[in-house]
Amino acid sequence: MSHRPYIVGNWKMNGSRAMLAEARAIDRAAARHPHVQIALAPPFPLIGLLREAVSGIGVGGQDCHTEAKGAHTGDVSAAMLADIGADFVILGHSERRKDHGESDALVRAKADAALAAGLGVIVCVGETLDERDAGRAEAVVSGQIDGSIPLGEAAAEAVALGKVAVAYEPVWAIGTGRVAAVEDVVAMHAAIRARLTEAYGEAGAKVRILYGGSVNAGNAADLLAAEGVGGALVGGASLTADAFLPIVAAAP
Ligand code: G2H
Repeated sequence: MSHRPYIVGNWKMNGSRAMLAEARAIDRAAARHPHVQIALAPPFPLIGLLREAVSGIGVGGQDCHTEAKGAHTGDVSAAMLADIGADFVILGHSERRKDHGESDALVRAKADAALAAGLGVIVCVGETLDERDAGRAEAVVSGQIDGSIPLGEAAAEAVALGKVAVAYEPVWAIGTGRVAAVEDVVAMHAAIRARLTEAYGEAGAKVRILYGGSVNAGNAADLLAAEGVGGALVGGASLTADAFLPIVAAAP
């Protein structure tokens, strides 16, 4: 298990071979922050190249299929990600839930497949603004946790090894510059922790809960110091070393 803060850059559908220079710069700086676990999740075409470009940070995908191989045009399996050197995969991001209609059950099936392939997982959850305004944020997120986290054969072992993480990303805070209030983050992380303990027992304490949504150099220190926040999933501010490294440096 690792209680190291986990700072993960989600490049989303951004990146190019030229941007590998940013990854190299982040990788070089990682040695100065040994107490932080750092990772980048680029788009599929860059995963193998990024893996070869770095040595001190993790590399992950942003999605995978539920099956290891077969007739699924355009899809990529967890086994393929593992084969090209990925360490983990982000699953159930709200952009995938929205753009591709991913359900909790599908996210869980993907998470189970990823763990079976030996990858770690970051399962994303988060409420919309309408749901928060209706006072349903905690119920929605708790339901997503109950429905999305891995429960297959490999889950208990992966949880014990610290290979399962959750990212709380309020949808209204993603890419908007609007950040959740620290007290709301703390409250939601506590609610998530309760669901994880329900699902995994004491081992649920080994699941790190990341915050995501417009994290940047200016707000990272407050968010990362908050009770129950085990790291950050960073989108826009992960695209350059100059933007990302101050977030890493802010990790307690
Ligand atoms: C939330 C986050 C990364 P951003 O989606 O997953 O993106 O930091 O751009 O809000």
